[in-house]
Amino acid sequence: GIAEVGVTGLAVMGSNLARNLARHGHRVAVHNRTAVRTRALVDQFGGEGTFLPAESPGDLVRSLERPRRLIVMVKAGAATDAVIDEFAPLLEPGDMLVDGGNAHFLDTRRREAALRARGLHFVGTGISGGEEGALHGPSIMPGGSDESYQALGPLLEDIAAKAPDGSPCCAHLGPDGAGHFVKMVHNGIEYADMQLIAESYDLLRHVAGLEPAEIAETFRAWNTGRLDSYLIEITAEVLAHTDAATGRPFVDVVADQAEQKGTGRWTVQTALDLGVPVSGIAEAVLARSMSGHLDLRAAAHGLARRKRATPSRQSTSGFADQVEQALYASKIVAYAQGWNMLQAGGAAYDWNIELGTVAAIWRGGCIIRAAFLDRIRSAYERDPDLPMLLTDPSFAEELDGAQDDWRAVITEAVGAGVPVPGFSAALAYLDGLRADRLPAALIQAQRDFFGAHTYRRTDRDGVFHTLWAGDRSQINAN
Ligand code: NBP
Repeated sequence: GIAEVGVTGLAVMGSNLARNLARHGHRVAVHNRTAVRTRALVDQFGGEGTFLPAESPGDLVRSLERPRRLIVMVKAGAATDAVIDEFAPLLEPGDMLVDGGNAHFLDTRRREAALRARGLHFVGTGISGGEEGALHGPSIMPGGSDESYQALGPLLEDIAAKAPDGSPCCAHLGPDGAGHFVKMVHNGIEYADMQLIAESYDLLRHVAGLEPAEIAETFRAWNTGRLDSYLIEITAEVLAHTDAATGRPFVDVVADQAEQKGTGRWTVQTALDLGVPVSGIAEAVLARSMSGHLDLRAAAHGLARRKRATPSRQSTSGFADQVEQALYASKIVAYAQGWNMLQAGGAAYDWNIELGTVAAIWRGGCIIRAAFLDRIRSAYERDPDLPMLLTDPSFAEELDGAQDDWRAVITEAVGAGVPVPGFSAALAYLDGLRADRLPAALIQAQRDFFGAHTYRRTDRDGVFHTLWAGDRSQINAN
């Protein structure tokens, strides 16, 4: 074998990843179930580097240097299992199968264990950045064994995006499913961030009364400050775009139903299992889900109608500044929740995920890339044992500075009947965390009343139950 690496699955992601490898001077063997795709890739882009087309799985495996490095870029799910079943018998101990698809981390754990039993390395790898990222440098999140990373790391780091300081946006995150878990949380955070940006737009449009083109300018301005990020940048582009057919703002001709492919839902399902309250991500998933319920939305149309005051434009710039504060503060909370989830998942599965490293490799290539992530990286660099991001002194100070505007914006939204589930959930989370006393005391008492679920007391140790149906005396329930 003379190829350094192979790629099987040459739809858009696989083709672009293979081209990225070839453009970096690596000899890439390429294969696809349907051979026309392989030929098309080599015909169109063969000049970009050294491609070795393979007709069959056997050809592909024979063309690879040992230990073999084979990247699988097929549709996540049954196709991945089919490809594993096809290739595993052809591979030898020490060979590596890299799954770059959007697999669920529990599937990755299952596949890794099965292939480890056969002496093969199965490396579940999150890849973010869409087609452009795959071609020009994605953020790469590999799991799998330490040994596999020694062989794969240099190759993957070579084709990964580079952060502003030049370091590669790729790092080994932990064994088995760690990479796909981190990719899942990335997508969950992406959902939350997009929801918060969308709420900001809605407020500027329907409370401040600005037009999309004006809001695009506001986002452009924000993009030069602490909110500087890919998502803010593309939001400005979208809002400035005019629909060619109608001459109307593009955002007004797009059907207002946000779809989802499932990674946000996986994040929330997993968070519930881990007991991590990722309310920002959950609200974002639920808001997309609600947008798709056209039947319910039609039925609710006109319910509890608000008589909206005509938006006043005099105070618009002041309001935009307040929305920027609310957006930034909510973003800190949503990201902090995501990092809590990384921490909890890392502990539950013994992955030892380095929390600062995750921020470092999301600085480039991926959809949530932003200057902000470097701040998260530094927070964990200053204190690797930070209990949570919110307690980092610089974030805590910013939250404190933002909170008056944040509350004012939510109050304004509630008064105007503009839904801000992301902003409100973020603020409620913070208010809950920092409360001296929570009404959880009442809930625990209710639980004791109807189910004898017992309670602990604030003034002494022990577990107690009150005889609610009897004389209401308290007994020890240890
Ligand atoms: P698709 O997800 O559309 O998958 C198409 C590829 O899967 C084709 O090469 C197809 O071969 C192959 N395939 C299928 Br379907 N069933 C197969 C089977 N039973 N055996 C062998 N090959 C099979 O491609 P994509 O959009 O390029 O995405 C690839 C992976 O990357 C997915 O897991 C996706 O979730 C992930 N991903 C995508 C993005 C993105 O922005 N699109 C970003 C990050 C990750 P054929 O040509 O013979 O039908």
